[in-house]
Amino acid sequence: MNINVNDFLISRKKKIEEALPLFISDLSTPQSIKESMLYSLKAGGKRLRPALVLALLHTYKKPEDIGIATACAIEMIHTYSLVHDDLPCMDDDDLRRGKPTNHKVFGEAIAVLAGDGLLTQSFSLIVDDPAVKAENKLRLVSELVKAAGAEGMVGGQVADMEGEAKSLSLEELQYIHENKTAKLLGFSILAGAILAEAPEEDIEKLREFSYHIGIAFQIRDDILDIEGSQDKLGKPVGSDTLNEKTTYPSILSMQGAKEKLQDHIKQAKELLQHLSTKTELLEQFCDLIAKRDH
Ligand code: GRG
Repeated sequence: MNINVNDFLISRKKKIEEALPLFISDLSTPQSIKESMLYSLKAGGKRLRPALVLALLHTYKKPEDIGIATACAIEMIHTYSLVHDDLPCMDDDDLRRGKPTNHKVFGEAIAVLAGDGLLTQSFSLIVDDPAVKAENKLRLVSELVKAAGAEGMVGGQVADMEGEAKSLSLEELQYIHENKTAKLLGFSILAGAILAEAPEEDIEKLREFSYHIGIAFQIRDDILDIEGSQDKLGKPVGSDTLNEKTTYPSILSMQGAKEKLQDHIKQAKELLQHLSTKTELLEQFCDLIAKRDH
């Protein structure tokens, strides 16, 4: 029977949220940092990245349990990036997902260290997972370093900071979002495929697929930011940095950004046609990313 992507997301989010604290609760570490790590891990979120790992295992008809630790590792890295992104030295945000940010509750020093703890711990989830073969662990770690490190998310964050308040070209904006957003999202897809031992040709197609999905996710994020900051008549409300920051709509116009989003979704779906397995669930993920409202 075909599974609906919304049902899939709800049930897998629950699984991930049950598993995540178990990887932290028993750590032998001061209570302050443990609480801080758990605070941000338990603060909600869509859990899209871990769900994508499990979606790939589902797609290749492999037991999803072999992906739980890797899925949680990715969510830990995503969480660390949000904790650090909210710090006074970066975006200086007071709220994240409607709750006080980590540094507002635990102080800056503990928030920095909680992020460091989450990042480092994530690698142990992968390498200590008895359900995964050694050669697959090595491949996962190697891909994860490229996706999350200086050649990936960290590099994208730096370029984003350095590009703030400047008018960026489309190429510069692409660099930022390919690295800051698309690579970790893409790693979730690749990780699921590696764990599922998908054919190599499929893995290369999925690498391209994940690029299109990642950029589409970011374009939708930019569109939502603008639509969320307009009243019912389309007039801006409470706008601050939104007007200054370069976004896909600011370069391409809202219509152009929506067309670019659809183009990436179309290319992503075309790539799915070349995989060796049925891909209904991944097609539904494409539509969900294109239409998401939060
Ligand atoms: C500090 C190294 C470092 C990196 C920070 C992820 C990030 C890089 C910054 C967050 C700011 C931001 C709005 C990024 C663009 C899109 C994005 C990654 C949004 C957040 O991801 P969601 O929508 O969040 O999956 P939830 O809350 O659902 O987990």
